[in-house]
Amino acid sequence: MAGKVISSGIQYTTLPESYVRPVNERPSLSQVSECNDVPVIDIGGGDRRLISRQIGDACRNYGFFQVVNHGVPDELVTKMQQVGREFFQLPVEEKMKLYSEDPAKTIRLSTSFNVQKEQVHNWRDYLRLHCYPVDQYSPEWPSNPSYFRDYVENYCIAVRELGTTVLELISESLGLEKEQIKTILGEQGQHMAINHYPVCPEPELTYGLPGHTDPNALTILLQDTRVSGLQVLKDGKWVAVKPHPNAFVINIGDQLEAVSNGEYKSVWHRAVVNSDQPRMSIASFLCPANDSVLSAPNELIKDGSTRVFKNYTYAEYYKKFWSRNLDQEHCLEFFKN
Ligand SMILES: O=C(O)CCC(=O)C(=O)O
Repeated sequence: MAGKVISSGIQYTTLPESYVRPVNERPSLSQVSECNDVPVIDIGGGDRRLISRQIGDACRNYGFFQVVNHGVPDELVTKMQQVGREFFQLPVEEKMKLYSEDPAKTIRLSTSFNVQKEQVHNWRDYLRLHCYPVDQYSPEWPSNPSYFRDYVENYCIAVRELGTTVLELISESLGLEKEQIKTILGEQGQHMAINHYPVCPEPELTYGLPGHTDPNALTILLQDTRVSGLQVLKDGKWVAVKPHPNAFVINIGDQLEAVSNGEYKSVWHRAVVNSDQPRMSIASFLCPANDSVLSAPNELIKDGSTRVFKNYTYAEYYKKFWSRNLDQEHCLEFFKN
């Protein structure tokens, strides 16, 4: 059982066969350049119209951006990173008490992406938690380290506020009312993935996570400031996103692409691994209510344009997403008109 995760204490000197990608699917790390102009947007005050314009430009041209002055206190971020690292340093027997391959579970330690569906595995272990309402879910979170629940609760509450602010700014950037997108998304769920990428013996042959878009509405990603690994697809090329101190990376997910009638694209991104140091990233996902209907508002169906996507519920989308492997056709394709 312990051999299911890669953070089991085993020191690998070669990459196990089941992680090796075919030659034409490898990350070609030497060909990836650093993206020096990732938008960094100060959302901590100032001219709101200017901020929402900057966000709109970033959503149209990149599908992702970084925010600073975001209102999540440094202390909460530091504690979240500390407790995430400490969790993955626990003895493997302790961690394995939480192991599951069932995506429907509201708390689980797992590995790779979707082990039951995929053919080649990814060099990642992750702890996935449902986080909203926090009082409902935190009693099932790990109690080791002892302060896990306390630190993670406070972080989740602060990150949710940040996500709400960003969604309001995105709504305004599309020329909609501040609340309009939030209303379509309904009472949003919140999930978290604490991603742990152990040192990898042959990083050229595999991924931490292969290229994918996120199935939810908005992702708020806390990068490891010490180790890079996030890459995004920009103008058809993979570029590396250098971690920016005190920033969160915001990714547009599939549901914002649908609700914006395709005006904002959900961003393709991937995580690569390295042979020097382990890496951790912490992704918070804002997910539409299960029964919300992801339909673009009439204001966005401009003269002559048509509805790009069918009306569907988030529950339908999420089921489809997890029934597949990340390498297959983009899940939004199944919901196009
Ligand atoms: O580790 C990263 O930087 C990316 C993580 C990610 O894409 C995810 O958790 O969906």
